[in-house]
Amino acid sequence: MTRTTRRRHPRRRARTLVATLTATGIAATGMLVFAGTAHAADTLGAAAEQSGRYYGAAVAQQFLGEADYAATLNREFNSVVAENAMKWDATEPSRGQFTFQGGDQIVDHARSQGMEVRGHTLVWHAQQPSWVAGLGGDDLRQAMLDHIRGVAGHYAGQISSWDVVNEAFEWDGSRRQSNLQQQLGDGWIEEAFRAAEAADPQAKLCYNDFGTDAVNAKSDGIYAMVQDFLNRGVPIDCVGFQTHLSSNADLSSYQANLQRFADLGVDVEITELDVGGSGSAQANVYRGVTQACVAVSRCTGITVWGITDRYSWRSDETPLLFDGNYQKKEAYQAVLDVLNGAAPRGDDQDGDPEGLAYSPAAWRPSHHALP
Ligand code: 9MR
Repeated sequence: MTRTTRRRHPRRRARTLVATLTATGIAATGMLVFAGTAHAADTLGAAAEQSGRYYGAAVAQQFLGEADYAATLNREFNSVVAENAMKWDATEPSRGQFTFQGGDQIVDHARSQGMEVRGHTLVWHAQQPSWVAGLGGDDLRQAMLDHIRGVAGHYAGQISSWDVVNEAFEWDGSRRQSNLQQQLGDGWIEEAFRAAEAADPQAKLCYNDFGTDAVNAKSDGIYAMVQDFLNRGVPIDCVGFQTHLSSNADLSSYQANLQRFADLGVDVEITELDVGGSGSAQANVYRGVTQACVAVSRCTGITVWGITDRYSWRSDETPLLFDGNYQKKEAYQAVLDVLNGAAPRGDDQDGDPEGLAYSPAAWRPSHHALP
């Protein structure tokens, strides 16, 4: 294992600078509050920020005009991700013809609120536009690289971390036999990360998947890929753990799994959290996931996969923190309490003092020139 291949991003440097200045009292702007001295914050984003983390939500732009939807988003969250609007089918419906309306609407909203934006997702076997299905070999490779260049290039400088590749592994830890895998071979994931790096050098680059909620065969396969990438200098900065769960989820190795990836030298992010169920059973799972994240210094934040049960992809399972009428559920309070009790993110002992380094203020898109 080597750590020397890890990249240092402009964004990480900016955050480290904020931490250094704040810690020495030179720029005590109040952006960072130490848990021991903080009073409890009463929103998810503010509570997460106290320990140097974000708390985000997946957003569907068609609901931004709904007063309760926007009010809840703006009050509670300091990060957003597009639930569908930045996917391949949404952004390149015809080859070479890019449309960014939905994604731009979400980014504009986030900018107006000082939220950071995660990018989801550049390459995925699902939600590909129909024209991709017929492509083979080098034609598909070219289409993938052009797509990454088009989308990551359009949003360059405005995305905190991109899910470059989504869901490329099977339960047994082997590669999913998607059109990408079959046509392009094992190298396609690496090629996608290199293209994303070229298109947006500022964004952190994540591999994102589900079913990785434990030390298991699938997370083993992903772990081996990340280790290989780091050893060979392939750009990768983070792993996203989607964390679509039920109330009977077994979280016994959830934290250990996050930690082993962090120990490799990548950040870890909870990217699509939702938990089917209700009441204290649901709250307990949300609590457990949140406790695991705040116990891992390189767990930089949590995104829930939607705001209200009303618009969830699993609506009938009521998996989110706000019910269909935007009322806080028991799980909300469980999450808030854990976030409020979290210690600041510490140094991960690798000589890179990223602990305490997060502040949305250091990463407001307004700090970056628009492309
Ligand atoms: O929540 C998304 C839903 O609106 C879409 O119809 C669906 C299409 O496949 O994708 C959902 O989001 C998925 C995400 O992009 C990747 N991880 C699994 C999510 C739930 O299916």
